[in-house]
Amino acid sequence: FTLENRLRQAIDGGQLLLHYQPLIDWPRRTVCGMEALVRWSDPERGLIEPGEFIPIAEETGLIVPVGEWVLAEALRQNREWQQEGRPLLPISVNLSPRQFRQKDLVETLRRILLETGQPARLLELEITETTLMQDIDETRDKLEEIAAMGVRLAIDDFGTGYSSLSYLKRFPVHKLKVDQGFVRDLTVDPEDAAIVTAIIGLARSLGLDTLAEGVETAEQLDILRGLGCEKFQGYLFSRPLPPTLADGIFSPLP
Ligand code: G
Ligand code: G
Ligand code: MN
Ligand code: NA
Repeated sequence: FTLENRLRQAIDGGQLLLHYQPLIDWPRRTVCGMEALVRWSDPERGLIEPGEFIPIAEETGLIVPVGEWVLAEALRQNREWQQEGRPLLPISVNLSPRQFRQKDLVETLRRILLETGQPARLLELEITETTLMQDIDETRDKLEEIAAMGVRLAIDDFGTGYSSLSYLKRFPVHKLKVDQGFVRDLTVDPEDAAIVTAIIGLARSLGLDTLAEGVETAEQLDILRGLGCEKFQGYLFSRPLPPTLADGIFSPLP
């Protein structure tokens, strides 16, 4: 069997699952959202990371059914958490380039929100900078439609692509997620600190939220806070966890 065939069976056979990683609002010491990250539980190979199968799914088009499953499952899980009395939090879902370009994306989003009974404002879509900077006119129309529904938009891996700042201004996005590549060597590379400072300043002047990804150490956190960053995500706070372990994630930080 090719990986493609096995992935096809995995979708139908219920072998995909989601892990969740909290987004942290540091000044308030709270969790301010959850990012859903897909995994594949293969009966023979165990848990397969998305890095191994998302690129193949993207190439073959299987990302479309995978992505629809991810959206529906993330919203279903969020509703379950709400019914258990957890705080109302938005759930963040990654959209691949091919998913974003789907003609019927907006209809699909509408349908899944309706089916899961979730308000649009509790869904945040993460789209990479590189995806957004292709086909600017089409991108802007689509973002306008999605934002008009009330769905929030975050630019993922920000700083790794080539954003035109004038387009950035005209896109109805809410958040920039600073790529973890800039956070990794922050303690030793002053140029990374300069880049993060620039991104935070840019976001602030455009009225956007920023979140720093891949925060692993207290030292990185201190530097980022010093640069004016208030929202974080990374192993320092929590790894992506299966929903059954997400209990502890919701509690306020010490
Ligand atoms: O969870 P992990 O760090 O291994 O994810 C690796 C990559 O896979 C990241 O770039 C992440 O954005 C991507 N990814 C994880 N889950 C999804 C998903 O549901 N859809 C898409 N398109 N990409 C995902
Ligand atoms: O491309 P995107 O930002 O969606 O990818 C998120 C990926 O980053 C997930 O696969 C997640 O497992 C991973 N990740 C989350 N926090 C950390 C971290 O602190 N360090 C590292 N190295 N990876 C992280
Ligand atoms: Mn992401
Ligand atoms: Na990212």
